[in-house]
Amino acid sequence: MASTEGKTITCKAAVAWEAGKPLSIEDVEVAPPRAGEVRIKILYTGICHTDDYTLSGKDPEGVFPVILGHEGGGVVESVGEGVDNVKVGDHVVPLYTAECKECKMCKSGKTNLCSAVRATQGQGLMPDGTKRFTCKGQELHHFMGCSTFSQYTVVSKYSVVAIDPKASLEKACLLGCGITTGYGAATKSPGIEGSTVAVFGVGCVGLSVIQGARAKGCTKIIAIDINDKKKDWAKKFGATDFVNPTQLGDQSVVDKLIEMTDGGLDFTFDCTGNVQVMRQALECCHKGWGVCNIIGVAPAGAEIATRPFQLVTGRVWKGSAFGGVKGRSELPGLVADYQSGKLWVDQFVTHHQPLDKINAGFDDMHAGDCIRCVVDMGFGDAQ
Ligand code: NAD
Ligand code: AHE
Ligand code: ZN
Repeated sequence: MASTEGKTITCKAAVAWEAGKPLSIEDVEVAPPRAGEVRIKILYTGICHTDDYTLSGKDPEGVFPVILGHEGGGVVESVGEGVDNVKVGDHVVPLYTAECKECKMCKSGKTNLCSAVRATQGQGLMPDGTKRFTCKGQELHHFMGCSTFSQYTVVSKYSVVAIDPKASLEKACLLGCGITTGYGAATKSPGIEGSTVAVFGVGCVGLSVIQGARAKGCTKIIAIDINDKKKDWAKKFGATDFVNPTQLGDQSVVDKLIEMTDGGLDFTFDCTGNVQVMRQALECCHKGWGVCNIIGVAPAGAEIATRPFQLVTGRVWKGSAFGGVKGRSELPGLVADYQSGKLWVDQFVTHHQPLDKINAGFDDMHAGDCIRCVVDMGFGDAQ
C-alpha cells in the first residue's frame, strides 16, 4: 500500500456535532502530524462513561463539534519531527493523562498530572492551538488529547505510549482509561494493604478498584450499587460483601457500612460521579484515618458538601485521575501484568460494536448490564 506519511488521510469517524445528539458516522480528513505529534491508526476503542458525560453536555470543558473517545488501541502510522518515544508500526495506547517527564508536575514525584499539554487539551486543541480534523469543510475539536472514535487520530508525543505488540489491542485499549483508573487508585493508595474498603458504583472503574483491593489483600471489600445485577460482578472480581442502598429500609447506607465495619472503612472510593454518593463515601470512613478517593466525574455546577466536623475528626477527602498512573512510565507494566494473568482485562468486555453502530454501544452502556463495549474500528485483525 502507498505510504500515507505526510499526506492528509480521509477516513471514517464518529462525529459529535452537538451535545445531546447521537454520533454521526462521517468521512473526515485527518491532517499529518506536526512537530512533536503522532498520527495513530485506531483499531479498537472502548466507550467510557466519560464519553457519554461529555456528549450529554454536562462537561464544563465540552466543546462541539468534536471527535470523542479516549480508550483506544492502535498502531503508529506516522510521526512528526522530534518524536523519539514512538515510531511507525509501534502498537500504542493514547493517554488522556499525558506525561512529558519534564514539567514541574511530572518532576514533583507527587502526581501523575502533567501540565505540558493540559491547557490546550481542555480546549479541544492540539498543543500548538490548532486542530487536525476537518469534516464537510468544518474543523472538529479533539477530545481529551485522544479522539479515538476516529480511524486515524493525531496526538501529542506526550500523550501516547508503546506497548508490547503481542498484547491484544482489542483488550489492551481498555487500559487507556477505566481499568487503569480503578486499579491504580486502589493499588497506589498508601497503606491499603490488608485494610477494609468500600467501592461505590460497580462499573468498569469500580470493578477495577475491587480488583486492585483484592490484589492488595484487603480483608473486607464492600461493593455498593443500586443495580442488583452488579452483585455477581462484584463478587467475581473480589468483593466480600454487596450492599444495595435501595434495599435498606429506614437505615442509611452510611449507617449500614459503619455497622458492618466496626466504626467505618479504612478506604472508600466513589465510582459513580454522584455528589450525594461522594458524601456517603466520605461519611462512612473510619474516624481518625479513613480516606475517601473521588474518582467519579460530576456534572457542571455540581458540588460536594459535608459537615467540616467530618474532616476535623480525621477523615480525608481526596481524588485521583487515571488512577494516579503515569502512562508512559507505567502502562507497559500493566500490560505485562495483563499478559501474565495478574491483571484481568478480558473479563470486562461484555459488548462489541462496529464503528458504524457506535451509538448502539452507548445504548448498551445505558442498559445496565454492560461493563465495557469495545468498538471495532473496521480494520479487522490487520495490525
Ligand atoms: P458505569 O456507569 O459503568 O458505572 C457506574 C455504576 O454506579 C453503575 O453500576 C451504577 O449502577 C452505579 N450507581 C449509580 N448511582 C449509584 C448510587 N447512587 N449508589 C451506588 N451506585 C450507583 O461507569 P464507569 O465507566 O465505571 O465510570 C464511573 C465514573 O468514573 C464515571 O463518573 C466516570 O465518568 C468516572 N471516571 C473517572 C475517571 C478518572 O480518572 N477520575 C476515569 C474513568 C471514569
Ligand atoms: N472536564 C471535566 C472533568 C472531567 C474529568 O474529571 N476527567 C477525568 C478523567 S475521566 C476519564 O474517563 C480527569 O482525568 N480529570 C483530570 C484532568 O486533568 O482532566 C471538568 O469538570 O471540567
Ligand atoms: Zn474514561
